[in-house]
Amino acid sequence: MATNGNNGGRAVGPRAVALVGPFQSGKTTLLEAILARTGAIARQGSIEAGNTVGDGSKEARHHKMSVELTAATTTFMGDSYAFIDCPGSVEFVHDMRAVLPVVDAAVVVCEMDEKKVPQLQIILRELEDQKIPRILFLNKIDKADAGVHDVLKLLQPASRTKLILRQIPTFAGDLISGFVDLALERAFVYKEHAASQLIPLEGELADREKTARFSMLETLADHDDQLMEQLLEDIQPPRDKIFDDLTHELREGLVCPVLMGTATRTNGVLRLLKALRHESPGIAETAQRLGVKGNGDAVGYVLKTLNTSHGGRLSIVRMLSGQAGDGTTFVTEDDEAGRVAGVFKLVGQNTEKRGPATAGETVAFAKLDKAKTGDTLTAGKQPHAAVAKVAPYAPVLAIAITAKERKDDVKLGLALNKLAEEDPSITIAHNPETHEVVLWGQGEMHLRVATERLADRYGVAIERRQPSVGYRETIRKGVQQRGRHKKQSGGHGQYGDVVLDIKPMPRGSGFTFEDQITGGVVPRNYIPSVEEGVVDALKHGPLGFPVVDLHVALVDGSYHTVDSSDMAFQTAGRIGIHEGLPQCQPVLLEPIDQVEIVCPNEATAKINALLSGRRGQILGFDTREGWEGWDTVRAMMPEAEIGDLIVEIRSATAGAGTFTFKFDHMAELTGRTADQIIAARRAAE
Ligand SMILES: Nc1nc2c(ncn2[C@@H]2O[C@H](COP(=O)(O)OP(=O)(O)OP(=O)(O)O)[C@@H](O)[C@H]2O)c(=O)[nH]1
Ligand SMILES: [Mg+2]
Repeated sequence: MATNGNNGGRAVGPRAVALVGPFQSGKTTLLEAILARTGAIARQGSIEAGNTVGDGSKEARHHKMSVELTAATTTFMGDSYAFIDCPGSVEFVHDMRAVLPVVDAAVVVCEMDEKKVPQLQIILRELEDQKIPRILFLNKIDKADAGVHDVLKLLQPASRTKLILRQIPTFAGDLISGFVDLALERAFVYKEHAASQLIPLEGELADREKTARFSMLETLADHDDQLMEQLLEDIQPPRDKIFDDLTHELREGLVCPVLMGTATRTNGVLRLLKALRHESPGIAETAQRLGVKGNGDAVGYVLKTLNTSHGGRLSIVRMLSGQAGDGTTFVTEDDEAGRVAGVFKLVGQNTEKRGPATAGETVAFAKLDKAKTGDTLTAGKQPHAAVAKVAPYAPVLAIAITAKERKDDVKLGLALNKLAEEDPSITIAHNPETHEVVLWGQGEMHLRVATERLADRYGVAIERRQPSVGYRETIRKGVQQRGRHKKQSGGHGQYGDVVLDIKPMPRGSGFTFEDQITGGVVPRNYIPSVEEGVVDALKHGPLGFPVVDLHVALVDGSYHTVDSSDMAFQTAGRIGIHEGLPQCQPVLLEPIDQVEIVCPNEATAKINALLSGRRGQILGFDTREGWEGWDTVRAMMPEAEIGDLIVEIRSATAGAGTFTFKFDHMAELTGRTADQIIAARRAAE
């Protein structure tokens, strides 16, 4: 049996547990309930009152949703626990994904809501893939009705491992009044903000209990032949055996137990805590899963980096082995991380100075100036291999930003770097052509919160715009054009004269220049200058965009022994292009990307319509490999139409769908859309 040793089967040492689950399912409220139940806080706050430990930042309070993780430690029955409350919104999912590898278990908070099942499925897959033991907590059962009896039917499709119902609800009229614990075979009625009260298990309830218990045991017996035999022979298995199986099968990821409750009333919280206490693995198992070599060195993992408003850096770290405290110098896999100056216990934004941290504990270290979210830290010189590398999802939405005031430009650059260090799912790109700073993120709210932080925390007010689309232009026919530059204004004159043969080239060939001068009509040494002038003129074609896919040959020209110069020939080359291109039937080119959308299949028709409505060309759709109930749709889409595509995809899929894209080719664009783009460009100049 995989129960670890000598603590009555319980794991040893401080635990770390992630609270995860679909958007708005009640994770932050559950954290609050846990902290109140375990005495870490005096009174349970609420999201509505804006006084919860979680979501303590201005941005989270303002939006009434989690926009980053909250870590809080507490003690339950003598053991220390760190709970990491993760945002449910897919836009902030990196905060969850980067944490999961190093927690002992996850509590997946969910609801009886069909619409949220795909999101639940996404989260469970992440946990399944990372082999994190998980318990479902069916929250908000104060709002549930008799449909709750079908909870497994509703939720099972979201999980690849068998769900195992650990409790069944009891009713008073239409409302849920309590529950029966199927392992203990005891019935309880809920009390608001107090421990549930034991009641006799009898009558119709006892019958329901028997049936539900049997199906729980059957599921357990899938992985336990002895239990299977006992069930077949109608032998009552000993309670200890059942608990051992529950523990073992949870830790091995063979089953996913389902508990229930109402976070706002602290109902079901004690049962959840007890399940974690007895059944979840601890730091020894987690360190083993991560391949941490316990050779005495302190090893930790950075769950999150925070740059506080007064400039200091806090790294939330779970210690995986050894001990670290004030003065400990850490290295990461490829750099120094810094020297710890302050160890803090965290209860949300509330920090309290404390002593060194040991294996299993989750604390905040101050002043690890180079540590980033996701780093593995080692005390000493020999870095431990990275225990986890969680690559953020590619960004899906961008805005172009500028500091409102010119003088804040440098400050903006620094602040953006800090934002990206805290949250690797943000990326910053500089567009050298348009001089735009483009902020890429995971969705509208993600970018909005990023800009709010720039203002609130770093004091940089910004302006935001749609980023420019990388339009180009090309030509449809060729021309031969003379470019002549002649000036005789006193003193030294200027003279350059060239004849350019301009020809369209196939799509994607870019630009080529050819020297066809014979007989030295343009001296050798001026030819590179002609090319420079041509290249410069091509940056801005007759429609206002860079010109591509053409060949320019220098075929003829003349020079003046005194007045010719590099400058003069550059200018001549430029003039040749400026005068030649308008005669070549210039045409706009727009970038076309290949996009791949994944969505629950009930939304596939909507997605197809959405793509067609945005000038998309659907290439085909298929079932999503390995994802039951999902489709993959592939299409070619103009980059201009991709802009806020993610917003529409999410709204068509209750937040579950997403997409990836990559540049494919440039395509000619004519007609009204092209005219509008060209007119807008002229107006902007
Ligand atoms: N009726 C009822 N409402 C609840 C319960 N738990 C949470 N809520 C409400 O659900 C809403 C969302 O609660 P949160 O705790 O912020 O949910 P969350 O999962 O942390 O949300 P995100 O982090 O933004 O995904 C709030 O209005 C809560 O008051 C519950 O057990 N019953
Ligand atoms: Mg929350």
